[in-house]
Amino acid sequence: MNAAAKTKPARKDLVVGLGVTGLSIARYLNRSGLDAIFMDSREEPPGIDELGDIWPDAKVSLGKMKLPKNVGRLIVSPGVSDSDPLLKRARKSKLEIVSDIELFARDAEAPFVAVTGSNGKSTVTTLLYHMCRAAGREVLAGGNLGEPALDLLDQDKPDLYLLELSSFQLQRTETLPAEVAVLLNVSADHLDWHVDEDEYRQSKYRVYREARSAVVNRADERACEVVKDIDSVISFGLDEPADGHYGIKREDGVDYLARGDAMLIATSDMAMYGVHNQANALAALATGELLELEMSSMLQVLDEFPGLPHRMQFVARKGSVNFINDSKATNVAAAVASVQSVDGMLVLLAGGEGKGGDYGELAAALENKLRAAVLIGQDADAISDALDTVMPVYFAQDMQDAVSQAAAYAESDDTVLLAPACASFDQFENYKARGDAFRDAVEALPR
Ligand code: UMA
Ligand code: ADP
Repeated sequence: MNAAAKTKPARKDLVVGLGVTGLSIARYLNRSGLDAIFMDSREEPPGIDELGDIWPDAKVSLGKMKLPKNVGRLIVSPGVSDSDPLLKRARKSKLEIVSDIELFARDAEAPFVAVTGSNGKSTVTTLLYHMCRAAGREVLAGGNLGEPALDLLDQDKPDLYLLELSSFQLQRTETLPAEVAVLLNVSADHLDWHVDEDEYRQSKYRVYREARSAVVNRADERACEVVKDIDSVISFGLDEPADGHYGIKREDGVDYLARGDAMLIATSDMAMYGVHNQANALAALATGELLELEMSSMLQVLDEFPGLPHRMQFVARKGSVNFINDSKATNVAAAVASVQSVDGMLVLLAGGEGKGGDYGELAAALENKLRAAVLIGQDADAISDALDTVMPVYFAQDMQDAVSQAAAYAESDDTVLLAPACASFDQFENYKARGDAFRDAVEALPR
């Protein structure tokens, strides 16, 4: 045999998942001049046509996933769980398995902020985006928020990147030297992906592993323990803050966001609605301080930013009833936060694809507040089992039916709240489609 025949073919990257992330990985590898093969367990993954434009002769394997030969590394999309047999096999073969965020962190030439948490990530990342812009910083935001992280590297280098990170992304990321790492809160979520709640929590705490500075929720003792060796740490919470930390202070019956003893803004002057958004605002202010943003420009943003669509979004007042869309409340803790943000009695519209949370916590939050509940989707029975101790519950076929039933049960000055406590995928393309269906059904109600 001659030497050439003995040479093994070069090892390639295996890109697993052809959704939004998979396409961004394909663009990244292509512009880096690296070779790759592609795989997705779906027969018709959403990115398949676009992959043909990015990588015309791409080798793609669809359907049942088997580990090909000559693979050096797997770059895996967030939707593929760690317990997938393909990944188990790759781990046995001692192959490197990374997320797109790992590649981002290795290559990014500007500092980045990493924001995670079970709830509030998008709100805080967006608040920070506006705060940085108001302070004259060039920023790019992305990650779980929408624009995949690797696509940010293909744009003019900013002063700062803002990354929203999910537990899925953190689980497969080792390198994460965030300028500021932020963990907002941890509650049960994604137990359909993670092995158990502890693994989910651990993946969240990973955000702090190489951080230069940290923002921590002081109600989370475990998180406080994790950050104790980081030099600069600022805490936030809904209690009164110690010097140099952020919290809520009450004076003459008025609540203020505060830094130590200094009152910053009355909570009633914030454009966002709900106590959970006060926590989000405090976390954003603490992060802004670590980034040396001017306080006055940050407070201006809190005065003006009304929140993102589908998060505690006021839809309409019909007759004497308010309708609020919190379709993004896709787990129990988020729905509890929505319920706690509504004054007065409410008709709750909930249900969908459950994520392993405890609906008993929702029932507890609804005590003495619930006029009626109207349930839809896969987990309607499970929610009903928890709620019918609080109030009678009703079942609906679809969103239109649910909204018209809810409107009929609501009394004067009640709120009809869409806070599903579940993902939407059993009935809708995503939470936005569910929120839009709610809005359309509300708008179709008689005045
Ligand atoms: N899937 C398969 N087989 C595969 C690959 C994926 O069945 O081989 C399924 C997954 O189980 C999942 C769906 O396809 O249900 C999408 O998975 P994906 O990894 O292809 O997702 P992307 O299109 O790349 O989008 C991902 C994030 N989605 C998930 O984590 C499920 C998007 O977050 C994120 O905006 C995008 O990357 C860019 O970073 C969405 C999300 O729902 C908003 N995130 C979860 C959340 O916020 O709760 C974590
Ligand atoms: P994420 O990006 O983490 O899903 P969002 O900012 O999109 O978070 O908010 C999603 C939902 O979570 C909101 O509609 C609200 O019901 C709830 N929520 C937001 N912030 C918090 C918080 N700090 N604590 C508890 N629930 C929250």
